Formats: sequence, structure tokens, C-alpha cells
Amino acid sequence: MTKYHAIRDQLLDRLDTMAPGEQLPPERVLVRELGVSRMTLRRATDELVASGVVRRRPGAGVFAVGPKLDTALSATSFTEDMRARGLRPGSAILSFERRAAGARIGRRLEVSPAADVVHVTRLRLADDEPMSIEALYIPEGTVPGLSPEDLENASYYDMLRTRYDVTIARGVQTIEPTVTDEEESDKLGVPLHSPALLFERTSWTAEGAVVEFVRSIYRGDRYQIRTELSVPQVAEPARGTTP
Ligand code: 16G
Repeated sequence: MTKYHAIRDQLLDRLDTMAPGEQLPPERVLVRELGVSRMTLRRATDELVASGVVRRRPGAGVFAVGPKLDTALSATSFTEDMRARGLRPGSAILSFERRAAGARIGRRLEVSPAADVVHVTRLRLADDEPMSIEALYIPEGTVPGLSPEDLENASYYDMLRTRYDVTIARGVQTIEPTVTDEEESDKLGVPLHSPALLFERTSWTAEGAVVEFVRSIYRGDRYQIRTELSVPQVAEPARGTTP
């Protein structure tokens, strides 16, 4: 292990005991405490900044970001998920339009290319911090009269249940690594080409109607995926039998 990797690990140990937003001691203090050169410390810190574990505020210092948000692989809504963590969910509407589905979205929503769909792009926030950008496509017939104001700082899933009496029964989701483009970086407040997670989710009602196709870009520096692993049951050979 190189010297700077060892220092990075020591800094990570220290960060484990720190609260989000807490400041790391100044460089000259760390140099003394860890017995390293300023250059080695800087290199280790740069790596932590790049991986999103700490944030550098020019002129102020280096601050702990806190653990990444675990996202479970279930059909929960952003709003429920944030509330369960004690964070305040928010969303800003970036665009809202009604238009013909077109071939690609039509296939996803299982409607004809000429069918009307509602296309909404939302910036999703947790305690006012941008977390993801979601492009949501809904068959127009599912949400008659839906307006941008309905979704401003509100939950689409709640709206489906309470106003349209529609309940999501199942979904399919894919996840891919990606990097943010110029517009996404700008909206999410991260550098260009930052790591991100691309989720594509299709959700159905119990009757088999598609109620959304969603393309979500989640910040890679703030999110990780947690999955519960079940152990496959292997059938034991019966005792006393000869192979
Ligand atoms: C989540 C879902 C998204 C869904 C939204 C509803 C992922 C990757 N995506 O962000 O597909 O449309 O929740 O949230 O989890 P809402 O009810 O708060 O609008």
C-alpha cells in the first residue's frame, strides 16, 4: 500500500466518527498528527473529494459529507424514501408537456405511438439538496387534468392513489452506471461527467396497465444500492443412498 493510500484510510477512519457537515482539522494540524508531508496529505484528500466522501470549500476547509443514501430495490417513491430517512423531500418541475408518445416511449408505456402522454422532468431534492433528475412519462388517460402545480413538491405516487384511485402493483427496474452531461451536472450541482446511476423503471397496476416509465439520474456521490441477499436452497442428497 502506498503512503497516500495509508493516509487516505486513516482519514476514512476518522470520517467514520464524524457527523455530516463536520470540518476536518486544518491541513497543518493533520500533517503533524499523521506525520506526513503536505503533498501526501493533499493527494489523499483530493481522492476523498473526487469520490464524494468529503467536500472542499475554498477558503473554509474540508468537510465530511456523511454516508451515502442506501436505496433499496423496491417500488418505493422518492417522497416515502426521503421521509423514512428523516429528510424533507422536494421537487422542482423542470419541464411539463403533453405530446404524442412516439415509437420508443409508446413501446415502454404499451400505447400506440400516436397516443397522448404526459412528460414531466423533475429535479428531486432532499433537504433542499439536489439528488436526482427524473423524466417521467405517463399515459395521458391515466392522469386526466394533471398540471405541473400538482407535482411541484408533491408525490406522483400519492397523487395516483388519492386523486386517480390507481395503485401500483409491480414494477421492473434496470440500473446502469453513467456520467452526468452538462445540463444534468448544472442542475445537480456536480462537476461535468460525475459518476451517476441511471434507473429506468416501468410500473404496472394489478390489472396490467402501465402507469409510468421513468428515467432517473441519481448522483453517484450520494447514492449506493443495498440489496438483501437470499441464499439459494440447494436440495440435500438423501442420507444412506448410494450414488
Ligand atoms: C422514485 C422512482 C421513480 C418514481 C418516483 C415517485 C427510483 C429510482 N425511481 O424516484 O420511478 O416515479 O420515485 O416518487 O427509485 P414520488 O411519488 O415522490 O413522486
